[in-house]
Amino acid sequence: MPSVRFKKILIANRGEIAVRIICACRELGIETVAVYSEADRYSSHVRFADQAICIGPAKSARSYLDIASIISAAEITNVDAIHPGYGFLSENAGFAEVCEASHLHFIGPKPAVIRLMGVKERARAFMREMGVPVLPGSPGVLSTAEEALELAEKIGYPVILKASAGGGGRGMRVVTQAEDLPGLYAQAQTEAGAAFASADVYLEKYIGAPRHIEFQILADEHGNVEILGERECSIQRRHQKLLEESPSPAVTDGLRAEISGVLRKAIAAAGYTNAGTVEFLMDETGKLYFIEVNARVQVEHPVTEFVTGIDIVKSQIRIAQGERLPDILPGPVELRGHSIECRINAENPETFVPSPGRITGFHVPGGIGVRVDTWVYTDCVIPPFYDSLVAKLIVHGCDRAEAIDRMRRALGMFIVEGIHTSIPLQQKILADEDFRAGRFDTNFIKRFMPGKG
Ligand code: MV4
Repeated sequence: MPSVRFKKILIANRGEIAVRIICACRELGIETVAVYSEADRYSSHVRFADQAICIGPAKSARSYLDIASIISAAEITNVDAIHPGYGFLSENAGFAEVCEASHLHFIGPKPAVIRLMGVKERARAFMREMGVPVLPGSPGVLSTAEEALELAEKIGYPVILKASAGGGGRGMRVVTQAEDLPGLYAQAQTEAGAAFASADVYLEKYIGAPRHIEFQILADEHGNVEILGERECSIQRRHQKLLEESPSPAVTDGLRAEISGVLRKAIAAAGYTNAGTVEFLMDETGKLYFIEVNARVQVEHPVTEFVTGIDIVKSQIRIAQGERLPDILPGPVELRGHSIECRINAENPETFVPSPGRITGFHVPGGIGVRVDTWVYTDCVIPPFYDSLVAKLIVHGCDRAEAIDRMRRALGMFIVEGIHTSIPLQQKILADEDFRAGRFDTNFIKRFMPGKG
């Protein structure tokens, strides 16, 4: 039995994820409140929600990131909970605290846990103590360049300096030799201090050609934890993922079981609740090393939904209502078949320059094993202020080969007119011999398009 039942939820987001959360609420019989900026007045999430409130001008800082406006909208509409989606305020511990102080359920982990995971070297130290494999590195934040030099000498070059408050690739410096270290250390500190609230920097052994693999977690408020397999996210450019799949072609059943076992204990010990992702890098020998935790639902969650049959967004809401995982899940977690997602972005497929504007023609593919999550429609206008995600095309097949064939035919039936999209690039990736053989790492796009990676 849930300890509370939400009657109404406010969605503090826009685009396809706002629509995705509305879908989950509809199926659960929960009313929805959309918030929108002046640029999103005609957006689908505004149309499909039961109520909608304008929270400010186009600029995110004055709308989707404006905590006071969002809390006001929640109070005016008398909602029980707020779903933050991904990006924007989703990993802002301060926002989660304000929600709690305003007697609103924040659909995500507790503020203290969001904060722990946001301090990257603390999350790393915690995972290491729990027996999760991490790369050799500094035990915590570096105090001096001398300390960094001594450690790097011990670990061996190359090493990487990372901002404690960073993540997603910002504030990192690769050091290949001792003489470059003092300068790069100063640069990393300056950049971290300017971009984030903290100038703290830590150090790790650098892996030059890793695969990026992440494990999906669900955890309830009663100590139950489930691991929903992994996603392969190596096909990316400048930290923007283009294509994701589950399972990873590089993860064996044995490795998955081993990592799932240690993660289950670590996540329970951390008091982590709701949905989350644990990111790993895989080295050339096939070993996985923890790098960070993403305390939110992710863009690529549908590939996990396809292979597990579990609705991750509905699970998030039910967990926040105090329900127990054994009551939410249909049975033991099993992975079936193979799923691939392509992020259809409004951008030039060769230059990656954003391509906002009016969509003059729009047709989505369907048929067996095909899912489209989108917020656009014919004659809608993609505003230039936010990310360029137009739609996600997700397919499921009985194995990887069928999923690839299905994705190629579905991409061929996806029509978006009036703007440029990433579809031609994704068709090239799916035709590539190395991709089809599962032979790739995070440098794939670079090798694929020399000079543009
Ligand atoms: C690394 C790495 C190599 N060695 N850490 C980039 C995003 C952030 N989450 C971590 N990142 C990296 N950390 C060590 N010790 C290489 C990257 C990296 C990367 C990671 C995942 C996906 C794409 C990437 C692209 C460039 C660098």
